[in-house]
Amino acid sequence: MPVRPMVMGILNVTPDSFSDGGRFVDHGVAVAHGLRLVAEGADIVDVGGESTRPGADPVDAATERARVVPIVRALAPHVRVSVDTAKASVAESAMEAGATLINDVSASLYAVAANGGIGWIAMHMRGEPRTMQDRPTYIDVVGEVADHLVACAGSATAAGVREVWIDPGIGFGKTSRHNWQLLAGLDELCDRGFPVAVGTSRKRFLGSSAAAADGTDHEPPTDDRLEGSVATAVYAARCGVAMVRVHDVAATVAALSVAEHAQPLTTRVGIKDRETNRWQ
Ligand code: PMM
Repeated sequence: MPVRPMVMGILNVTPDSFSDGGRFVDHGVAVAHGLRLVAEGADIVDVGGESTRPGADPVDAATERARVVPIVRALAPHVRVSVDTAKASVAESAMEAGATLINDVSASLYAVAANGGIGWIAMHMRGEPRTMQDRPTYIDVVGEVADHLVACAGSATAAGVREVWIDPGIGFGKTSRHNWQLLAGLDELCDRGFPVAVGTSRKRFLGSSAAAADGTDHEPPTDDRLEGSVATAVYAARCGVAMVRVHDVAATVAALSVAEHAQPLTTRVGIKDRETNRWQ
């Protein structure tokens, strides 16, 4: 029986994230939401204190740390906690508060993970959030993203990080077309020797695709993209990814659990074994 991918629940304690910005600024509300994600089946809760939505302005380390650390400390006794940051000092403080995974959208903080003996996710981003959607171009988006991530992951492994993940960074310096190409190329990424994480949840390209699909030209708002989010999570699981990062944990866990029992949907016969990354 195949194992479903791990589900990482998203907890953004920011005033301005694209989907849940401003909802979890209050400490008690944020912790309660984190515990709810755990009750719904999240294997990891990912705590972020700086918005990475396109066009977002950066925040200083002290502000980010003050947002993130108390939440990490409160949740760490109950669930594995990752910290979503691009700053070494924030990652270090979160680690001291109990985080055991750095979700690194800058793919550069592996030394912190190595020093602390914790895990590290290298996510691919072109540029920085403020400017990343200014005409991103690639010749071969799948190959370029995969090569970059594998190089980062190799450096982390050489530095002594034992748990290294790669993530194509859906929406980070990519057009809608690039995002779909990356999803279509997930198999290829899963064949590159590192466990793959992916985050499509509620992202804009799902809204524009829904508008195109139903012909209404109406883009569903961020909190109304459940179907696309779940569909792409199940699809990613079928491609062999080992972790999906989602807002809607209960629906995703339920869908993945059903899909786990289904026959393969593609022409391949069998299931991808997560240990060997091979089709059986
Ligand atoms: N997406 C966002 C933030 N952090 N981390 C990883 N590893 N992968 C992602 O796709 C990713 C991320 C942006 O989404 P959010 O604002 O809803 O957190």
